Amino acid sequence: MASAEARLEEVRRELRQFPTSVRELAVPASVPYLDGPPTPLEFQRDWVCPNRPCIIRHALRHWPALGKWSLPYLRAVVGDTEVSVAVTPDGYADAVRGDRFVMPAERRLPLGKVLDVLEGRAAHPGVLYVQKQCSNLPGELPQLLPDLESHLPWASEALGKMPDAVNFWLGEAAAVTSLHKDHYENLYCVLSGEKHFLLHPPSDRPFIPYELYTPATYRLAEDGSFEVVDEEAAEKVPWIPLDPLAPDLIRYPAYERARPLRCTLRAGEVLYLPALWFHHVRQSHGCIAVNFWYDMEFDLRYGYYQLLDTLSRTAGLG
Ligand SMILES: O=C(O)CCC(=O)C(=O)O
Repeated sequence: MASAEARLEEVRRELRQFPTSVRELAVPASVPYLDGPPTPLEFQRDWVCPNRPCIIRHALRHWPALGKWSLPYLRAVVGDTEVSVAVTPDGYADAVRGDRFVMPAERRLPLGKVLDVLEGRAAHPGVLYVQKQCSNLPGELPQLLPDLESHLPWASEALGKMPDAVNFWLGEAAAVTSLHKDHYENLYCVLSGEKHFLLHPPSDRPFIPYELYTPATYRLAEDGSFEVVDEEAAEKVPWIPLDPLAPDLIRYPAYERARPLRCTLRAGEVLYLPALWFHHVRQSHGCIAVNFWYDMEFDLRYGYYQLLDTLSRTAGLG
């Protein structure tokens, strides 16, 4: 009978093989484009059920926001409105820095001030990103709501629910969202500029390292310097330390076998980013976007992913 170590090694071998098998069976080589919004049936059948991303063109043509939204338009309509802004020294909010998981400093600023910085008319310490992910569009910028739909009807019908959150994103080119995943079916709409997504299917989990970090927050001092302040009595947070744009393959050699999908989302396009897909996001300077988060169904797929996650962790793969 094989020793426990030999059996564990066999589990590791299977886990390392698993992402390739799934890729061959079910992951496209690049993110496919659709020429218009799918019907609810098509969306559910061809994309949500197989947990497969796609980019949908011509789905926002009827939104006044498309064509209208620009930095001068935002200044005219909501320039005086205060919004919550994430501020970081290096553009990375919610990211591993050293041995900490560091969240951004939060500032309440009139959107016009953010626009001044984006347009180079004013300076502000650090990198600014309007990205509060708790329905900041209806919550903080309700004047913009007449410019778009409150949800994507074909998606809501397919998913049998309304979005949990409608988020507004506006930031500098230096603002980057580190690699992570969410339990949301994400419909991400670019209204102006471009977003660059790097994606991994959930099946790549054995190649993607997680470690536990003490949570902390940047504090922005009056003199413009940043300090990292630990959260009080908080539990450690599992997060991905790897930067997929410059992966440290000495430290995380398994990642060499991962095959990210990359895509650029342009104004008027909608990315369907399926639940549990890992994503890393960059943007053009002043890109304006809105996304809809629909809570995922916690079904068999979620159960399988949890099993893969537990196996990868306990087998010491990441
Ligand atoms: O646009 C971004 O910077 C990040 C988007 C994201 O992570 C999300 O929608 O879950």
